[in-house]
Amino acid sequence: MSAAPTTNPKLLAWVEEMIQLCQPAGVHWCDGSEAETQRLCDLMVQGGTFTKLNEKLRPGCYLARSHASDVARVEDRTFICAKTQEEAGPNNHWADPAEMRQRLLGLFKGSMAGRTMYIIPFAMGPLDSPIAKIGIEVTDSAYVVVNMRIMTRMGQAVLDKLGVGGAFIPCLHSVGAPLRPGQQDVPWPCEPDPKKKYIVHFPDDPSIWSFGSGYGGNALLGKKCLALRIASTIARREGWLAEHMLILGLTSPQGTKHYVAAAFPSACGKTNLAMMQPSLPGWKVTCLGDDIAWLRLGQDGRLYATNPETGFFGVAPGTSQHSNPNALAAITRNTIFTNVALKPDGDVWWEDMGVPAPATAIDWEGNDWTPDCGRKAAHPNSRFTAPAAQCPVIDPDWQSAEGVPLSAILFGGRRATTIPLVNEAVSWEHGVFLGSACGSETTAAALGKAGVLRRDPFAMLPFCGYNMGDYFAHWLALAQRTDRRKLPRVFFTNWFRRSDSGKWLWPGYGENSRVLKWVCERVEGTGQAVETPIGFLPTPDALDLSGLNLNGDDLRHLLSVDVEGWKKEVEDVAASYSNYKDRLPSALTEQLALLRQRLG
Ligand code: OXD
Ligand code: MN
Repeated sequence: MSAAPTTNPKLLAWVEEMIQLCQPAGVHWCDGSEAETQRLCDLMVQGGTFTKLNEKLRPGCYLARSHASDVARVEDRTFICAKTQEEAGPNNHWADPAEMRQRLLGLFKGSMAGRTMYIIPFAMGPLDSPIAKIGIEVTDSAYVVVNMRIMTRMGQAVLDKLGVGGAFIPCLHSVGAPLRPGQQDVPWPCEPDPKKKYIVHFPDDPSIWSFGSGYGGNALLGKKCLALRIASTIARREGWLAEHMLILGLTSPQGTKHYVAAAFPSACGKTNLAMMQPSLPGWKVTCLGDDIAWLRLGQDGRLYATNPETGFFGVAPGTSQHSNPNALAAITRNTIFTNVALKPDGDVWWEDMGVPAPATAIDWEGNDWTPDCGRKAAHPNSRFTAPAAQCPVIDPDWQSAEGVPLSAILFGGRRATTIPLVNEAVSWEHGVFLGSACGSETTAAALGKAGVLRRDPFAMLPFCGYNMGDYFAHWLALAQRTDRRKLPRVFFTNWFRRSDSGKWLWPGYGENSRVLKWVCERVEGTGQAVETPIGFLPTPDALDLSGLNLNGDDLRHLLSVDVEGWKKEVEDVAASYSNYKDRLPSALTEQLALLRQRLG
C-alpha cells in the first residue's frame, strides 16, 4: 500500500473500510502526475488493455477495446436511491436505499481480489470556484485513472484543497471481475451479465457505487454520476443548476461577445456545436465545454455557467474535418481512443471520418476488417478522451472560478418534422416549457430503430437525480430569484429537419453560426422576428443566409409553423407531463393550455 498522502480522518476511515470490503491485492493513492500516468499506460500496454498508437502520427495516444458487453451507459441499470420513490420521480429507477446498500455490499465483497485499488482524488469545477465539488473515486481500473486524469482536476492538489476537515463525495467503482490466485487477466475485465451491473446513486449521503462496467459514464464517476445526477440534487438544495449543456462564446466581427449554453439530448452533436467553426466571415466561436454546465446566479443577478470537467469524452464516428475540425485538432495527441478501428500504420479510423476507409484494419472487437466485410470498423459509441486545453478554440475563460454570464440558452433535439430551425420563447415560463418539451428521435446507429421520438426534458432525462416535476419548478423559480430581464433568453433549435422525401433541409455544422448570429441579434434587440403561436420566429430575411445556397421552399419549411404537427406535439407533451402527476408545476400546464389555445 502506498502511504496515504492525506490526514483527513473521514477519508482515511472510508478508504480503510473500502479496502476491508473489496480486498484488493494492493492500494495506490493517485498523485495525478505525468510519471504516474505513463507508468499506468505502460502497464496497460503490457496487459493488453492499451495499444500504443504510432508515436509519429498520434503522439501520446492509446487505443483501448472494451468487452462487447460493455460499450455504453446502462440506463436500465442506473438507480437513484432517494428515501422514497416519489423523491426519485418517474424519470428514475428507484430502489430502497437500505436494501440496495445490502445488495451492493454483497457484490463489492472481495470484488478487487488480485487487483490494485486506485484512490483518485478529483474535483469537478475549478478548485477555487464557489461550487466546486470534491470526489474520491476508488476503483480497480487503471483505464479509469488515466481517463479521470483527462476529464477532471485530479491528484494531490485536490487532497491539499480537501485538507483535514473538508468534505468529499465517496465514489466506489469496481469492474466486478476479481482474480483468483494465478488467474490470467483479460484486456477489458468487467461483469458481462447486464443484470449484475449497477450504477447507483445515494443522493442523501451523497455517494456513488458503480459495479460491473468499465465504460465511460458508468465508470468515470465524476461525469454523469457526480456532475449531473448527484450535483443536480445538491444544486436543488443550494439554489443552482447542474445541466447537460455545452457552453460556447460567440464573438461578432465587431468584437461583441456573448456566452451561450445549449442542452441537446445525447447524439445531437453537442461537441460539434461547442467548438464549431462558423461559416459566417468574421464570427468566432470559442469553447468552454461540450457536455456539462453548472449554472448559478451571480451577484449581478445574471446566470453564470461553469464547465465542471477538463476534457472531452466525445463520440468518434462522424467526427470529420467537415463536422468538427477543432475536435480533430484536439485529438492529435495525448488522447485515449476507445473502440475505434486501428489502421495498419498504427493510427485510428472510424466511419464518417471524412477520409477514405483503409484497405484493411483491426475493428473495435480486435478482428480483421475490410471495407466490404459488412461490419462497422468502429463501434457507433466509440470515443475519444482528450484534454479540453488541446482544443484550438478553447475559451481563455474556460477555467474561470466565477464562470461566464449567459446571454442565451438553447434547447434542441433531433426532429425530422414539425419543429422549426429556431424559435424563441416569449417569457421565462415559456422557455422552461420549451426545455420541458425537448425530445429527440433515435438514430439508427444508437438503438437499432430510427425515428422513435423520446421525450427528454432539458436533455436531462437520464441525468436528473430527483423528481423531474420538482426540477421544472426549480427552473421556474429562477425568475422569482432575480430580475427576470437579466436571465438568458431561451431558444429552441432543430438542425435535423427533413423534407417529405427525407432530404436534410438545413446543412448544419458551421452553418449553424447563422442561427447563432440571429440569437445574438435578438439578445441585443436588433434581430427581426415575428410572434407566432409557438413563439418568436425569424422573419424570412432575418437570418443571414449570404453565401448559402438554400432554396426558398426549404427556408419556408424550416421557418413556418406546422399547425397540425404542433397540435400533435402538444398532445404528446401533455402525455409526457401526465407522468409527473401533482409534481408538475401549474405554470407548465398553463403554458400547454396557452399553446393549445394559440394553435386554435
Ligand atoms: C454522453 C451522453 O456520453 O450524453 O455525453 O450520452
Ligand atoms: Mn452527454
